[in-house]
Amino acid sequence: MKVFYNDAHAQHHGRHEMFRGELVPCFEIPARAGYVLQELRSRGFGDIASAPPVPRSAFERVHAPRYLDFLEHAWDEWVALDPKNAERDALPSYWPIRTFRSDVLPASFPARMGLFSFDAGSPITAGTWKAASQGGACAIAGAQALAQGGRAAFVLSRPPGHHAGHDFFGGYCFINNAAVAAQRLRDDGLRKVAILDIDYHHGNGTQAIFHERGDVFFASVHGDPHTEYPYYLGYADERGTGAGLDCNLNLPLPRGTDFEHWRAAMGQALARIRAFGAEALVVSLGLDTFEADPISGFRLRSTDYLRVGEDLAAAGLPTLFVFEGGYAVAEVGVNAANVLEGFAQKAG
Ligand code: Q9C
Ligand code: ZN
Repeated sequence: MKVFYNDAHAQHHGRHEMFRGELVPCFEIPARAGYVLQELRSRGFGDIASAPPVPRSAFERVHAPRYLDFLEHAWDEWVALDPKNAERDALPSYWPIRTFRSDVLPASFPARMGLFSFDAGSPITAGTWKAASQGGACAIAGAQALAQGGRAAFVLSRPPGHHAGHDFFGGYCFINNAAVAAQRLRDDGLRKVAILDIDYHHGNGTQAIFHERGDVFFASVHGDPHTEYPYYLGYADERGTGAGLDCNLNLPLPRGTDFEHWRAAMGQALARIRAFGAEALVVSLGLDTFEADPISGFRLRSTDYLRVGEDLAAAGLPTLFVFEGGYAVAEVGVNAANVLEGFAQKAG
């Protein structure tokens, strides 16, 4: 299996995120990708390469130009506010919630931080644009590997992407890698593409990007947003709108769900993806469904991930895996590699 490794990922290294009124160390750290890379190498797994940079137009297929402009220059603007800011991460403090305007682009940098984000847990650092844009380039390379007839590929990148929307960041995500890849598969001529999101958290950004579209099916198995982040999207009654009606499937599960019940939900999602007639599958591969994940509540064990890979291979579609969450850092490599190994063994 081809692996596209984002060799710029470590340039995004947030120090702190806001959590319940205090700044706590980030959960989404460079070591996560390091453990996955190390595990793939030690199993002799895959053909690991970096990806060539892509023009920004590749991201403009799913992201707003004014959002990309903001993201590209955010760090420089942050430091321009006060040279001492170079020593701390940029986090938003203001948001244009209902009744405020979002059509006007404020000159104030902190005001634009809030316009383009939905939480205070996703710091922007000196290398965030470099890391996130190179991650997007890996997603493009992964999509091209599939469009050229590959059975499967893995985008090994961070920061993750599935919470990032058309014009906002949040949930540790800036560029929506899965959305960029799905869109590239469409642009390369595939008629119908499905995205299956198995991160613990609902992929609100991906869902929103494709909500009105009938050519990209979005399915997600995740913690019930009544109690779990991102709280404001991911409910079972969100079915898509317009041409996208019934091209969106949310399967929220209660905190504490075990593998047996989780696997049945993933099976339901795969059955709908088959009925949709998808020609390729993009998997938003979060490993924060693991029993020891520090910020999540499902109960999957390391060996369960082999079965996850097998079930995905049995769907029989060209498959692009995109690395998303997973914060039990020491185990995330084994868990990710188990999915890919289960897939490769079953796919033959
Ligand atoms: N202190 C992904 O898994 N914060 N994002 C939850 C933790 C947000 C997770 C509270 C979690 C975002 C890609
Ligand atoms: Zn997650």
